Amino acid sequence: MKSRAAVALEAGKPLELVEIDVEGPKKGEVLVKMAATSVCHTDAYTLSGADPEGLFPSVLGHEGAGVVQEVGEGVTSLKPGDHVIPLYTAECGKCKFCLSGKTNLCGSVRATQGKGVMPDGTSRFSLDGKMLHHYMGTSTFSEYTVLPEVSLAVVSKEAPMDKICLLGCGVTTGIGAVLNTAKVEPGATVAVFGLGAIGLAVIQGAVMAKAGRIIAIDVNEDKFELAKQFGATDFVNPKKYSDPIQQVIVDLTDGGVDYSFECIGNVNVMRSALECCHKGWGESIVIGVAGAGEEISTRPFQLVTGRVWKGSAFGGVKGRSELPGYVERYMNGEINIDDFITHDMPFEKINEAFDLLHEGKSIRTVLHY
Ligand code: NAD
Ligand code: AHE
Ligand code: ZN
Repeated sequence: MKSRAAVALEAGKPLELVEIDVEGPKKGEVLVKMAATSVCHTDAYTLSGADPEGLFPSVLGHEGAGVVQEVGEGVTSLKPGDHVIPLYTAECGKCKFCLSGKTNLCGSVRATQGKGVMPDGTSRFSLDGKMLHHYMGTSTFSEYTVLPEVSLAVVSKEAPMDKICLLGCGVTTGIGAVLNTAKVEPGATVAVFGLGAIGLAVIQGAVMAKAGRIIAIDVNEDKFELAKQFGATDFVNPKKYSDPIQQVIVDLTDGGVDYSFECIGNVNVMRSALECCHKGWGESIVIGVAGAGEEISTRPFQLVTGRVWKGSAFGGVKGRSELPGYVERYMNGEINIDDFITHDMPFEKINEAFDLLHEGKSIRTVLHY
């Protein structure tokens, strides 16, 4: 079938709005008609060419919601008409990872996902007869997309898809990093580096966890207003200080924070986020994604003296079993999604959504198909 799509033909170039060919679902696969998608910084990162797993030409996009159109042979857990959120972190429930009880990472489709193909090693997308790669197992920048069954969470039909699409990455990642990865406790002091959708969702999670003090840090002070609305208590622009930002935070907090979150993808800030943690117990969670070849460093003494460095993927959330609950919590007012959506546009304006993100003018732009 034909499908409207925004194709990443090469790194560093705007997406091309074209009509691509989409093959129907094969064994264990599902065809989904996307209703809405948004743009996460990770899409921009991959399009920039900085992603070691980035492949071109490809159909990017991983934050979306849609409706199942057709299921392939052997698919039993979904049916046409089901409302779904694509998952870049699958959940098969059977692999070593899923059975470990220790992680939300799933091994079932991750290897082929990283190679831009379906689990059978082939692509369902082409343009003028030339194969296009899938992306993160989701490719939400095509109106019709094909995913493995294990990469879809079935959610309530009552929920507005142009809102819950944000649960496909940004909102879930930030909240989950606080509640699942860090397990922030009531009264804790938290520092959040980077106030895009991920950082704001961390602030929302910290409020849910009843953190005592939430320090919001960004070089773009325009982000402070929304951070305050989400519940941040202190606001710091590192550019305004001559001391390293970790020293500024340590001085502000009588020795350092209990938890810090890096929500930028900057390895220097990752170091600062670790080193602003309190001696003996402070934990720093890396959420930001750094470019190919980048590495983190610190003095091992920082760890010897009790600081902990951790990472978080999709907030430690198991998508198929837990995302329906996140949707319910949005529907009953426990999770705020609406305030992340600073812009709404037709899908065809997707390159404007990338521009707004790069310019620091948007949190999330929702694109409607
Ligand atoms: P965003 O671009 O909307 O937000 C980043 C924020 O960081 C901006 O407000 C920017 O002004 C701020 N910033 C940039 N440099 C800074 C600095 N030196 N000091 C302080 N603030 C600075 O991005 P986003 O969509 O919120 O994504 C944030 C990061 O999280 C990206 O790296 C993205 O790839 C990553 N991410 C990771 C996961 C995961 O599961 N681990 C999920 C989603 C996104
Ligand atoms: N491909 C990159 C890493 C990208 C990455 O870290 N992705 C995050 C999700 S970002 C969503 O916006 C993640 O969860 N990773 C876990 C996984 O299995 O991909 C690289 O460096 O190779
Ligand atoms: Zn994302």
